[in-house]
Amino acid sequence: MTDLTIKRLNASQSDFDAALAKLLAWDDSVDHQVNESVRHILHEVKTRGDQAVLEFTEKFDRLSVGSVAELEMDNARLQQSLKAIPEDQRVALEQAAERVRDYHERQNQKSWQYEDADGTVLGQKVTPLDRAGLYVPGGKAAYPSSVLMNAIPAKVAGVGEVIMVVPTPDGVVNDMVLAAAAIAGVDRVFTIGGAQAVGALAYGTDTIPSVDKIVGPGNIFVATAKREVFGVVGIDMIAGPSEILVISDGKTDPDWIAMDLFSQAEHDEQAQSILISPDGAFLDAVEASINKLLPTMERADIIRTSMADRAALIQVADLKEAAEVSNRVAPEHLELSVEDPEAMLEDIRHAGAIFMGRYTAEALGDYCAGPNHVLPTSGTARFSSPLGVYDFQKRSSIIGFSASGADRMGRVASVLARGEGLTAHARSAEYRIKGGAS
Ligand code: HSO
Ligand code: ZN
Repeated sequence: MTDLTIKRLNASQSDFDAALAKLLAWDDSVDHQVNESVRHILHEVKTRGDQAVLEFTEKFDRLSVGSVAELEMDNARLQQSLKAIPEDQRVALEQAAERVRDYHERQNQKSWQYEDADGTVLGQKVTPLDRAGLYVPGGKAAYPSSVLMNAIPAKVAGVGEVIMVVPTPDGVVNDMVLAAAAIAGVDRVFTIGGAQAVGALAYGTDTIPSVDKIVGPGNIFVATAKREVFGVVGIDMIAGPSEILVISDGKTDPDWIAMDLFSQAEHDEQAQSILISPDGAFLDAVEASINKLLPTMERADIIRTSMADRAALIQVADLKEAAEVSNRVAPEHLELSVEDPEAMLEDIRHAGAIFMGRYTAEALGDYCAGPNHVLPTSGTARFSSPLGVYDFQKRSSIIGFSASGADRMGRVASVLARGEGLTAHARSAEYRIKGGAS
């Protein structure tokens, strides 16, 4: 195998802005055919319900059953999965779940109210969603850890019912995924997938209840279907390929850094891994480690393609400049592999998750640190946040005027309403003003 040469950029080069923009661009175009076929599937599920779900499941997953009820996994089957997986896997899932739960419990929002001097009460009431749908991909892309990361915040938020869908092509069930569902407290599981599962969750069928929000990753059909049903239900983010950006002071073992870059590159061919350092010799050392370690990797092909296309080693003048470049990338995962990560934190403005110091491998965050691994990708960390309890709760405003409050603010409302030419609004407020109104 020929050595892999990783793209080199230098923040001082005159065309750095353009080179960085080119590095970050990726092909997210959805072809027309996918759109058409997803629309067709959604329409069929919406109008023909269970029957359409059965037909598409037979067509795409080669699974033929008499009714959608047969596609539901009962609780006994979920419990059985806990015994079907190796003991160490079950224990690790439980340990991870406990830490994820503990972290997310701290995100729980509280309702609040306050009272004006005149007795007017204002506040915010927090309510969990009644039902959430969790999409879990089938086959190779099925990550039990993602079941924990999506289902636990929903349960912590107090969601009434969490309904999971997971395709089982040819009837092949992933016991570790089911075990994760059992541990996370998922309420119901249907073995369906694709756009038809998204449609069933969004519109409901006789057997599958409609949900209020659909979360979880999926292939292009699932992502397109989620975009399409948005508005009928809520959705989480539409995730792009996984990304890691490491800032190093050049003093961490280059093998560690190479493996951290691999850890995201192995997710898929479009994943992105970037290393930024002021130390040029260190960039060379990491490149050497990459080439030394690559042949030892099970997913070497994926890593090679991903790194050849989308990886980069970026040299900067100092760590300050490293932080500036990182903010422009707004990476999903940012490792601060430096002596004093706390000191750098102040300069970091945009990142999904920040991993502090040489010992904090991003992989731990993927599984068991506690924070969520569903994070904003493709620069969306500029304006969005990790998945959390907040995504499964909503807020209602509380407004309660006392008689004197209605008098005082009624006058203000009346003036504004008349200014807008809305007489009913004005009179509705004026009726409650002391002395009344016409
Ligand atoms: N790094 C992925 C999550 C994951 N990693 C699941 C391993 N399993 C999300 O960015
Ligand atoms: Zn990962």
